[in-house]
Amino acid sequence: MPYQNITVSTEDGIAVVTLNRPDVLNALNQATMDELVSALEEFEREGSVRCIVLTGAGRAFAAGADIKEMAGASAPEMLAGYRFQQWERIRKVTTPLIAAVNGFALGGGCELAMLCDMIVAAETAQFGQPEINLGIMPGAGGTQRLTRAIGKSRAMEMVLTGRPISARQAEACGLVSRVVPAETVLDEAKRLAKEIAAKGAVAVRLAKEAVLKAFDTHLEGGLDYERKCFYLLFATEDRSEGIAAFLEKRRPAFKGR
Ligand code: DAK
Repeated sequence: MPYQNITVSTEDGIAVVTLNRPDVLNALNQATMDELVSALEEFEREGSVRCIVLTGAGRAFAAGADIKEMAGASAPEMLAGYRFQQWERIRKVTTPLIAAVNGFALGGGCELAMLCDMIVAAETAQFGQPEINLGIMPGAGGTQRLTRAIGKSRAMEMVLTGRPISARQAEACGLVSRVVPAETVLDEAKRLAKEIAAKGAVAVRLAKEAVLKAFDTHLEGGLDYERKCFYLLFATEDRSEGIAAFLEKRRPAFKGR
């Protein structure tokens, strides 16, 4: 499918989706969000992509929602279910998502990175929720996901001052899983994606679901969910293959079933 605002490539079971409006630091207008959602859902439908890397062209991952597009929006328009549904649809993607954050990840850009399952950051990356400077506040999960990721005090400071943090600060407080030289960020994310893509697909899917469950359930419910996923994997061929391969001292050949 031809896209105007993103580019998409696939190789060896991984996909790279690049937000591609570098002139406006990949500001997330509705058209970009629409294309992003349809690309991700197409991968889910098609089934051969096992891990997805999301990145940005130029010097930003994304500098937030498109402020020009938001300028004339009314409160009822901003509340329109459709806008939130796009983010919900990304949240429901079962394939692991890795954000390769190459520069600014601000506002909706930071929220989009946090919606991914892992964040690999360039040394030059910056993360922030500057909405307060526009007289608004985060609206796509920033107050919730940032707080869960880095704790109340740090999240409160970022959200109330709008000041960004560096990649190193983001790493120190657990927002990103690793920081790498800027020129290698995409390669590192792709390497990570390939490593994940080589695992048993059913196990990866259930493990992702179980980790995410930790965000929206109490411990007992989460443990119960984990246990059910764990038992379920004993019904897969990949489980037999993985354990046989270990015992036979060879690499497993997972089939995703
Ligand atoms: N929107 C539109 N254009 C943007 C933009 C943005 N968010 N960020 C940058 N640009 C444009 C600039 O206007 C400029 O365009 P021209 O003037 O050249 O035409 C170009 O990108 C380059 O930017 P700068 O000239 O400003 O570059 P600098 O290096 O000087 O500064 C910067 C980089 C990132 C510090 C600065 O551009 C900046 O502060 N940008 C705005 C960051 C920001 O405030 N982001 C938060 C936006 S509010 C929702 C979901 C999500 C959201 C809302 C609702 N629903 C589900 C309903 C999210 C809201 C937000 O993200």
